[in-house]
Amino acid sequence: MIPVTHMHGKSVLVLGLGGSGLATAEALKAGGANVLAFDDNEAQVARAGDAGIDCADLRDVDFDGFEALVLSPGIPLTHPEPHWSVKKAQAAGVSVIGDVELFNRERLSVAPDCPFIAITGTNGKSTTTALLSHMLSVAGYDVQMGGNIGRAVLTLDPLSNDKCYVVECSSYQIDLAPSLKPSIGVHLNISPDHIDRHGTVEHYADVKARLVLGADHAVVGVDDALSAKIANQCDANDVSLTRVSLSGDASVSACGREIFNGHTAVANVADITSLRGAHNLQNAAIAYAVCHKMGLDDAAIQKGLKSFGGLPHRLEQVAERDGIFFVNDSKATNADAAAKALASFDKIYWILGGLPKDGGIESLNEFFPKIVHAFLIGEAAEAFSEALTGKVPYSVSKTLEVATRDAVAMSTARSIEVNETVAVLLAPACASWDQFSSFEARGDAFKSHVKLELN
Ligand code: UMA
Repeated sequence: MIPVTHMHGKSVLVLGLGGSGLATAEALKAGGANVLAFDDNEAQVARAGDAGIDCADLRDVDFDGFEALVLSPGIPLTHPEPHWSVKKAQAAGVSVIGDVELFNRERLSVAPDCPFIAITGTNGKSTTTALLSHMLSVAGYDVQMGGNIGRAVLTLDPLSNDKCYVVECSSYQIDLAPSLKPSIGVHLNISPDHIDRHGTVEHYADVKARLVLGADHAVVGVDDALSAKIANQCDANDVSLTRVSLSGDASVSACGREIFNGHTAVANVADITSLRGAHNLQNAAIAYAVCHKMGLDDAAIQKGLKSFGGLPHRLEQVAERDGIFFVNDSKATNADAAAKALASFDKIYWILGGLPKDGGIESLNEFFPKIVHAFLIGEAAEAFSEALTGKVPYSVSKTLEVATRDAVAMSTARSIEVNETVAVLLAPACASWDQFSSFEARGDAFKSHVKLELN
């Protein structure tokens, strides 16, 4: 745990006692703050009480005299409208911040020289966070990885200058971190997401931009217009910057499966199964740029890339049988993410469906010629069958178990051409909650069905 000592003796409100909120309350208390916390879920309040945290319904508390309200990232700051607690804090002149802001301030006060790499972007931020952490660990750093990737940042080991903190930041967390100042800020890309929480894609981009604008050095992927604009903002604000591009001239670029520093080929991701696909090439090129800035030589960088095992549920190779890959991309909960998976193979037995999202799968039309057969599951089956009719052969499998059984049987019965990559791919383009508790549970189920069918 990282005790938050810069709040010593101050009174601090904490709202939301989930994974990050309870850790925040404990870290503040350990640092000597007077903490008053609440959660609308009684069980979370009881859990915090057991951990020795004072709790009270913040609706009944006078906010005057409190130093800050620390909000969980899931609680709206601005959209669709500010949460009642935010309005109450603003009326009382109490600042509203999040756990990443506390981490940031504590680092500046306790260990300002330790590397703090903060990573954001719409897609690929968890993979890039895990990849960078792995590469830096392989190079000998004592890496502490946390943030949006799942481990609350204040649960990491105490700050010291001999550690290196690699922190994934969602737009929600950046919004709650007004003085965010990483030593290296990383921005990958932007596509419309979380508009319910940010109003417009432009506001969403402005929030993301703050992570790199505050950094000592910025690494920015410039392959979409909004991200290119963020890079230009870095230039305009004299932020030291590495531009990274897969499609144009940039300090770090990529072509085929090779990464270039200027015009020199410096790393290669061909044959690294955990880094399949164009999106992973961007993640790898960005990771190269960061590690290069950290002073790693090209051999150390290549070693780190090569030994990366990938993240579970993100293009995770579950098995390979006679040239057919069985791939779990359960994290592909929307069409945009599924597109990246579909782009990674030549012939696909595609398992999709679940709880549908706005926009459906119309945007995936360009990949339909690659689909040998689609297997539809969950609530989306009916809507998706309409989108596929006349374009792609499909079955309504209803459950993941049936879909996997049929996809394994169909794929293994056919011969495959040399030089083509064939996959049985779970890339649902849907949330999981109609049939599973989470995308992780859905991915785990797929893995066990595949293993069972192949045995
Ligand atoms: N709550 C209230 N009142 C409200 C709303 C919520 O009391 O009006 C309480 C809930 O009862 C709950 C808590 O607030 O107990 C929820 O907190 P939270 O949703 O912020 O979740 P945490 O468990 O603290 O997890 C957060 C991140 N969650 C979100 O941003 C929604 C996790 O990212 C992150 O891994 C974790 O902190 C550690 O840093 C998850 C996520 O979905 C993975 N992120 C989004 C994404 O990746 O798209 C942004």
